[in-house]
Amino acid sequence: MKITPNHIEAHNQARLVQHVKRLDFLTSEINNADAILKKLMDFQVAIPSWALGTGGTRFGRFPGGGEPRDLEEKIEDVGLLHALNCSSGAISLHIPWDIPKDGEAIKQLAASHGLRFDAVNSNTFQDQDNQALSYKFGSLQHMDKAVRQQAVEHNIEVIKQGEALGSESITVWLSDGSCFPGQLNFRQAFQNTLESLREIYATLPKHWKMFIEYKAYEPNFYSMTVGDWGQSLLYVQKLGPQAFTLVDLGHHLPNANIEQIVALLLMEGKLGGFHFNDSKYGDDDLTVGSIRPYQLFLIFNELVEGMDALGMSHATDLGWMIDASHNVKDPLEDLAQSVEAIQIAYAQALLVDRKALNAAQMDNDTVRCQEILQSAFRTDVRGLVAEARLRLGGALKPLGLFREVGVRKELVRERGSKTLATGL
Ligand code: PSV
Ligand code: MN
Repeated sequence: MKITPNHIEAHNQARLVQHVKRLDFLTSEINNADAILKKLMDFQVAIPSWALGTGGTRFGRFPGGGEPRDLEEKIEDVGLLHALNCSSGAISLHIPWDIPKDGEAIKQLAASHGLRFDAVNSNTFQDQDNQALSYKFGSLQHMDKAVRQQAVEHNIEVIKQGEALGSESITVWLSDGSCFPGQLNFRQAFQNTLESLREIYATLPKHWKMFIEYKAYEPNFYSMTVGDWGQSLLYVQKLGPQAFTLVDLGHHLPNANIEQIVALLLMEGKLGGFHFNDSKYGDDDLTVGSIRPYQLFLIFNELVEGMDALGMSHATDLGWMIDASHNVKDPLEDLAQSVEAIQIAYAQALLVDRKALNAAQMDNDTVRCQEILQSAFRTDVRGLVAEARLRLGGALKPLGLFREVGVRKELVRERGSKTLATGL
């Protein structure tokens, strides 16, 4: 299945008049539209290979049909999405859910869709069929040096696989921790984990980054060995300049002030990137922006302010990745919504009148501070996001075109209705 320039052209033509009207109004209201457009056009979000199949819960999984059966088809799916929105030009792989048999061929296939490889993810939270030792009681933290060694070697192998694909970062997420008080000596677990991470870090290519992702709970419910941003920061500070903290929005305890965490990690030069998603209760992995769009905006507000203060490139200096998937939506539609939600929050953050906000902060004018932030948040920037897509050759309404062309129907016809993508 391919989205052709003809599909895009016909779709856009039918919507152009309405789009131009909307855009004209918007650009008359704001004064930095061109600069925002340019930034939006440069901004790409990586798609997780494990979100292209219908997600499940531990109670069941309801595949919708036409799911990618192998890595090639996953790349094809991200290619479809990217053809529609021109903003998801990267894919993040999870090994061994994805095993590139021929790195060069996979790299070429991705390039043919305009895709590059973002962070590769290791997996020591599941046992694989051919694995000698079990991760039931942890991996990099394990009491048994041999288990730690096995997990270290897996991570080193993932880095090698990533290098062959042109990836430049590895994300390490550990499910290590304990389920019951007394099960674990916390200091010992930390030291073991640090020693293991050091062995992995030592093999990083010079231009690579290592992201350490934290999570408050699940699958361990009493303690997690990388349980919050403080613990992640301890590891990355001890590891060295190539190590950074990765923030997955769903990995916090309820009501955590994620935007403040982001601001401080950035200030310390230790923010590596994101796994975007949304949640109501825990690590729900819901579509980005579907539950708390204001929080997402506030995070981008800190990002724009903090990155500008440090002279960082919005487009390339952090890892922008999605980590969302669930069981009721078409995965590609879900991802299209997530990418757009991220772009909207980013565009709104670019609208914030920084000078006025700074002055209001200096005056302790709390009311004005709120007005400034909320006037940016309440601006309907969808016309700008659509214009950025249009200029890049994408569809004015990616979801609309996805349905008009019948992408899923075609994928089911090509692949069958009972296919199952690898992942959780
Ligand atoms: C863990 O919940 C996580 O957020 C990590 O990023 C894993 O790699 C991914 O989800 C697995 O689905
Ligand atoms: Mn994650």
